[in-house]
Amino acid sequence: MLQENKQITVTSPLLPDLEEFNQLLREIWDSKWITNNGCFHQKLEIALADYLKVPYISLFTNGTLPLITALQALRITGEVITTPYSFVATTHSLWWNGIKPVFVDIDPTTCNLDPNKIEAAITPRTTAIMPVHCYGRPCDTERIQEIADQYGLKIIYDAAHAFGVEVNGESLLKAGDMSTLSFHATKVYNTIEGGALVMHNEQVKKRIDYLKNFGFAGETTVVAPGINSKMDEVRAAYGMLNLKQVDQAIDARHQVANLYRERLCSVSGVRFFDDMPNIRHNYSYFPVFINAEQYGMTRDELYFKMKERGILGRRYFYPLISTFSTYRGLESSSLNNLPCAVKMADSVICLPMHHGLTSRDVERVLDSIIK
Ligand code: T4K
Repeated sequence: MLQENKQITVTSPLLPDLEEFNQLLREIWDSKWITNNGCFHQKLEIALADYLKVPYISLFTNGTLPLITALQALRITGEVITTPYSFVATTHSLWWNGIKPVFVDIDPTTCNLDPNKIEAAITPRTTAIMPVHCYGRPCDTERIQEIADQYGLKIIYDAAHAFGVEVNGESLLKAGDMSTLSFHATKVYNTIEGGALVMHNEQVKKRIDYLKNFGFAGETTVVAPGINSKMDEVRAAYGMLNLKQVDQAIDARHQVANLYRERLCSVSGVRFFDDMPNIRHNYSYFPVFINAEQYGMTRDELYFKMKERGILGRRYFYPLISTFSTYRGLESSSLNNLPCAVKMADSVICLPMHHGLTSRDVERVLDSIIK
């Protein structure tokens, strides 16, 4: 395909060097130990805890099961306050635990749960808050913690987008009671499919490790109705290799973000986020928000125009989770309750953002918006 006709996708996976991966596969083949807390699984947990600057981490087979498992581990029941502006997995994890999601509106400057609106949604059945660090941009963790402390609620952060994000040099993943990560192919750091739970102490890690292995605490003892969400050795080995190059990938993403910002700042009707002070961002997504009146075209018109030119941005997160059939009957799903989320979902396009974009690719993306 001609370079100029090549499709530019919203993301592209960071892949380890194939030769190096083959060497690790050879080791796995020789050992004949391919899953169940193998050598690479153990190594990757240590390496990730170190890289992410967190005390304890437990690997999972994707980013959805840690959400479901964290809710089980903390025995969350009743109602949980959450955001409608996320990937469906966030809310589905509540549903799979028989918990009623209560949607609260977002703050338009961050796209994250608006802390000022949380208290009004708390009822005697509320047991926890499940915020999302959307696009890897940190929630107001201090304010959310204050509210949780005052009302005796737990906090589970869906940090699927927040790999490596730091606030004042500290891992964002330390906030709340637990944080979950996704290592899906489309994420900044991937293990093909994969994920993790980050916790603060050894006892909790032990319990999570039981829960992700059917509840087994030893050969013949089952302490809980656990599930199987263990990461296998092949993906753990792949993850070890990708960890070596993730910083370089984040730097490359940063450069793409800078190029986008340089040109888009003069385009009327296109809003984007700047970096936040004292944050190490991971540039996992580059959302832009289209004001149709000022820009002269609706978000969808632009989205399809870009598509015709081979620029495959994505409307993450449209439609809102609260509009899906399972959730639309909930009282909190009323559009009047979620004006900012509705506005953001109706105006967003995530531009292509990954480590492999060339300056020519970026130019083509920008031309499709500007020209
Ligand atoms: N919480 C949040 C906040 C999340 O965003 C997610 C997942 C989760 C929880 C759950 O984590 P996981 O259980 O998934 O680990 C994608 C991902 O499947 C999903 O992981 C992600 N969020 C969500 C935001 O996006 P799709 O349906 O948009 O992906 P897809 O297949 O259309 O891929 C998008 C583009 O990426 C393609 O056009 C090209 C590129 N791509 C994709 C894949 C899979 C590749 O180049 N190679 C690939 O192998 O959902």
